[in-house]
Amino acid sequence: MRVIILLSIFTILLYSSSAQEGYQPTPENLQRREWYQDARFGLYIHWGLYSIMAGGGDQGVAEWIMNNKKIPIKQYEKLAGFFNPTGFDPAEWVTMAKKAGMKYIIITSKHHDGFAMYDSEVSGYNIVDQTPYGKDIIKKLKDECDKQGIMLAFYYSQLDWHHPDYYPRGGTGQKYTGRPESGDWYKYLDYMDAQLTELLTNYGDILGIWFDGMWDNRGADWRLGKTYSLIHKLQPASLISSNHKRAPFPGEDMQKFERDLPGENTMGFSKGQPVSELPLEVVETMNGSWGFNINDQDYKSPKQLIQTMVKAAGYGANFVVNTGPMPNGKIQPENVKTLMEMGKWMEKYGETIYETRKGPIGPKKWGATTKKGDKVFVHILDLEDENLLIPNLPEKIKSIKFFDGGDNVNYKVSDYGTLLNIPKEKQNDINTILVVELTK
Ligand code: FHN
Repeated sequence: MRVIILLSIFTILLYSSSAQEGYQPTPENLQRREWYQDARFGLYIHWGLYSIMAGGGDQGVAEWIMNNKKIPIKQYEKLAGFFNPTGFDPAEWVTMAKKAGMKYIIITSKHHDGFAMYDSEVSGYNIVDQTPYGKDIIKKLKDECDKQGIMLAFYYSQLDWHHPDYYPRGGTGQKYTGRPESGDWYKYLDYMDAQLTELLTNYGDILGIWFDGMWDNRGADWRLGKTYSLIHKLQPASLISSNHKRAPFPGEDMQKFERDLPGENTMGFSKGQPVSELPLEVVETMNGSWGFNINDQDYKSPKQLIQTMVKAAGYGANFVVNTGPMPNGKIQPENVKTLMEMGKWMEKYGETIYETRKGPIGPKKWGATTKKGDKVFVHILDLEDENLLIPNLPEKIKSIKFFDGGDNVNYKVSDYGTLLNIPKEKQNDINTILVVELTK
């Protein structure tokens, strides 16, 4: 037990000592953090060669198919020859995201399979050089994002099942890949930095780099200090996040939570992950898969997703919903439908989410609170009867009104809390929102 604790401490020290020590975010970066928190709602896109395999019939596999089905590099590479998403229309994607009420998009520039979805000069293993499609979809998407005024961030997998120098290997991408059991780890990191340089110099202003995959090789020297300084030098405003599932390391500008609210661990990904003071983000799938999976019909309802978003906002976290485009470049109709429902909700109630920060009462079983200026929004997601006792607010209440219709809410402040009366006919199936005005 002691040895395990010591090893974990050593690993954390190893990581953090090689991160960007003494990092002081620039004014542009701090401004971007505010913009990012105001945005509150984004779209994740997991798209790559794996979409052709459509999950191979297994639940939850999708972008992991190469590893889970032990497909050697030589065979997997053949997928590139079939990748021809003639139905890809960036305008359609961006319009969809905007209609959903989303303010930014994150797309996989390279996932664990190592395939660059953009025109990479430092690797021939990319969409332009290897596929019949032959075009840089990241460039097309970025141009459209700029046109429609939505920000774009790049997901970048540090883990690589294709690059020969990703050695020593971590927990995945083992012998089945057919790579020689040797390699130069630092050469791999140089390659990664070179790809990041491409991404941060060839595509204009980028919201940030969303890293993922360090967890594969926890003992390795990831040379984070060098990589993070490079990114902050190339684009000081760009935000860095990493899905390493630990407390943020120096140089990171935000913290990510995968398929769980901050501080929770129902999925088993966030064990012991502390919640930091940095901007937070919760990322969630619409079914159980990130990449396109034809056999995963376990869709979350718009209500479920909206309620999770509301709770996330109650923690002061952004909410990002994922879609895995199909191999033809279209978004699954089921996903479009859900996003449009979310968009309708955001159009009506977005004021209680966008530009808010976490409210004075942390999320509870019944719901959450958000705050903007002198207003506190009480979001009631789960109420069995007609009365709800909430902890007293830190300031004096001027008025409490129903967001829908604007009628006054009957309430009583006592030593035990504030009792709210919410008649059944005033309750909303997804979220009954109350607007509390506080006296200055
Ligand atoms: O392995 C990846 C997975 O494919 C997906 O990209 C998610 C997104 O947060 N992150 C990793 C698992 O933690």
